[in-house]
Amino acid sequence: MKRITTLCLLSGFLGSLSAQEVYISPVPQSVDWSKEAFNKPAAMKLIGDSQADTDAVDLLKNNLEFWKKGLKLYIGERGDRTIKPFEKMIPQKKEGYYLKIDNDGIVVAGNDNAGTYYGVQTLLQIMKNDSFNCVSISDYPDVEERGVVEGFYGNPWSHKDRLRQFDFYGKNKMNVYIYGPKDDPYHREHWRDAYPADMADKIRELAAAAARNKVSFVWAMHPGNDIKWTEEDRKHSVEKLEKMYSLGVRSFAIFFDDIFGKEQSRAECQAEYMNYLQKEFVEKHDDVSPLIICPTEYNKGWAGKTYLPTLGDKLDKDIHIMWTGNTVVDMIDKVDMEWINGQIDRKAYIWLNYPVNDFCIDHLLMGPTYGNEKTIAPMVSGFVSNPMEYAEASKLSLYSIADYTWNMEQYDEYKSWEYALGYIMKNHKDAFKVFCEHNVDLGPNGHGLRRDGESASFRRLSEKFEGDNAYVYNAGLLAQIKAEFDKMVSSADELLSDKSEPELTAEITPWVKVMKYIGMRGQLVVQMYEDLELKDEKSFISNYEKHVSLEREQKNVLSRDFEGSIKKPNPSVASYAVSPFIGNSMKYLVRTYKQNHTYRTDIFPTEVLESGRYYIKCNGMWLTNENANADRIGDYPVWKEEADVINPQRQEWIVSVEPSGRYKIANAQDGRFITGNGTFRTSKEEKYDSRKHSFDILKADGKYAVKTSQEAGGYVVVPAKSRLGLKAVGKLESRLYMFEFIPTDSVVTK
Ligand code: LOG
Repeated sequence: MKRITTLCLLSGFLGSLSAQEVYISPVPQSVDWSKEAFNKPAAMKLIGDSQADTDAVDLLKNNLEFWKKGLKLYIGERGDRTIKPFEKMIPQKKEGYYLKIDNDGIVVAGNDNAGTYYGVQTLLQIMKNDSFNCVSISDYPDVEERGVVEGFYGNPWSHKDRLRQFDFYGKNKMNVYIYGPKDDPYHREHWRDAYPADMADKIRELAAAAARNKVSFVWAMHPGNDIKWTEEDRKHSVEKLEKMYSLGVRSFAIFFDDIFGKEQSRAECQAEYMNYLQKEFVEKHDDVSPLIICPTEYNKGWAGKTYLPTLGDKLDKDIHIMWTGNTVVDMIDKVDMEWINGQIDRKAYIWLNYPVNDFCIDHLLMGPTYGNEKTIAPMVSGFVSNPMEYAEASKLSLYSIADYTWNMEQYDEYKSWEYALGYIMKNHKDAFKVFCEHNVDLGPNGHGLRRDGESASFRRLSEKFEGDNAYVYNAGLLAQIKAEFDKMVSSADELLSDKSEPELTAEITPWVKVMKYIGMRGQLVVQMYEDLELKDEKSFISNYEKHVSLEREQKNVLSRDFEGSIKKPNPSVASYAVSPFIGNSMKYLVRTYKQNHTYRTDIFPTEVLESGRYYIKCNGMWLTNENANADRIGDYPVWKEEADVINPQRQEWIVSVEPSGRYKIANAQDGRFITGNGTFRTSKEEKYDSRKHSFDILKADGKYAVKTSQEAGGYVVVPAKSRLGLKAVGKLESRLYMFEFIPTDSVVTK
């Protein structure tokens, strides 16, 4: 965790120490490292602890030893006698602090209690190192409320997960946690009911643990599915909130998300209800914070004309309004912020739907957290991230969210990610980095968010190999590709043997196993290229069979495979570049082998669809190229009820299998090919590019599903009203997507 800025001098040389700076996260607003080395004292004496924030003092005493004599450590907040001489140095900012470490003494001076606490956190980060230079720091957060909303569908975090999270938030200076797991019945489905005693005890414990870490524990209620706008339900609501109050909860949110179109989604009614709770509950206590609402129209894509301005106008001005951006899953920028703040007449409270993976549950999101604009701090009232149901794995991204919300302008997504890797998996950082690099993208998904950079080093090689000289044997390139697969296997082995981070390791193990399978399958693929080159049939067949069995084992790996688990995904790892490479290679290898050898070719599955000319039909309709002009650009193949007896070629499609095993689909009339966008292109207009324009064809029940390539998004081609559409579907479960491919020589068109 340290950055060496000056060459270390040989020890003993004139007694000089190495000059060192320590990386601090979240990155402080202003740090001034002096050239002078700090001599770690044999003993320290604490001054001011009776007046200073008790959480800060406890934290300090739990981590450092103090004696009656020694280097003085002054602690306190603005107004305390002990730190009077340093008061001018304290930034006049909420939760700000001044920290000085030099050979005359140490000062931790907070602008308020949380400030002192954060000063201690920074001090502890620095003191973990054996040697460093004297330093003075002036620091404060950019965003007032920073943290997490546990707001996903699926298995809620466990009690232990949450306790570990609060400790992590304290260390990383996040100050809010909103409790709102969709599948906690007492949050949503049975919101009126009180928690049973054992669960109530846990909530009480959570609220207290959060407070110790300077985290405000916000309990959210989701009444929107069935609340009636009646006096009775208002009373139920206040009663429930009072019950939560009695457990030690002091901050509350009300969620109205995902109830679109219901009577309960009316802005006037929600505003009236919220104002009632604010008056009859919040203001009846002197220690409850203003409410937070997650509105029904919580993103621009779903916003009509009147809902948001009505909330903005009617809702008590103290109430925060949550917002996910332009769409449900989106990164936030300045223009969006201007728009939403204008609508609601206050600063929106950001609910960032990242790294949540409840809508792409087979993927872990472990890449850098990038894309949020770095100038929006003054425009938000809060910024919370909705994480994955994998609490430990989520910390990778949350570390960066903490960094970003604390000091936006200096936020560096890649640096923050690098440090986060070492922070959460200290003993196996390199292996963990390999793992994370292969778990970046979300894959095709209903919300459209994709992430760049997955398997970057592999991709550079595979693109070369699959490029112009597609699949031609190239020993040098294949050796480099094999090295990438070796790295996947060895990193997986290292992570599987980890004993230092048991919670994180337990969560990611199914994914790590899948990475190992993919690595091993890749090693076999490379060997099969060699077998083919050497015409070693026996070895080829034996490697092929091993590959088939590894693939089967890989598909049997399940995550969250415990009784009562809401979701049990088969993990998807490296789906952007590595898995497609293996799939394409296998198709190529088998086809080429079959063309040149006869030994045991019976073991291969038959081709899904032979190259040839077909009519393509769906729901009785014919896929048709309406156009008579081959130069016309940018239009769509359309669906016609009738067979075209005048120009039958308009409904004839030349389907040809590519070396990748994917298919090119071109019209027999004018040769225009169908693209990964479901549109037509002429070769004049855009050169045919197999990676973007070819399709996977899958067969079930005598019909076929057509999917665009991974590069084109991996979408399923669907029959939209009058043309081809694209849809992101995880599993092919609908017959609606199934096409008939009817060989043209087998039918007489009428
Ligand atoms: C839900 C949320 C879910 C997320 C991502 C909000 C405000 N609500 O579409 O519970 O985790 O999307 O799937 C949501 O985002 N609805």
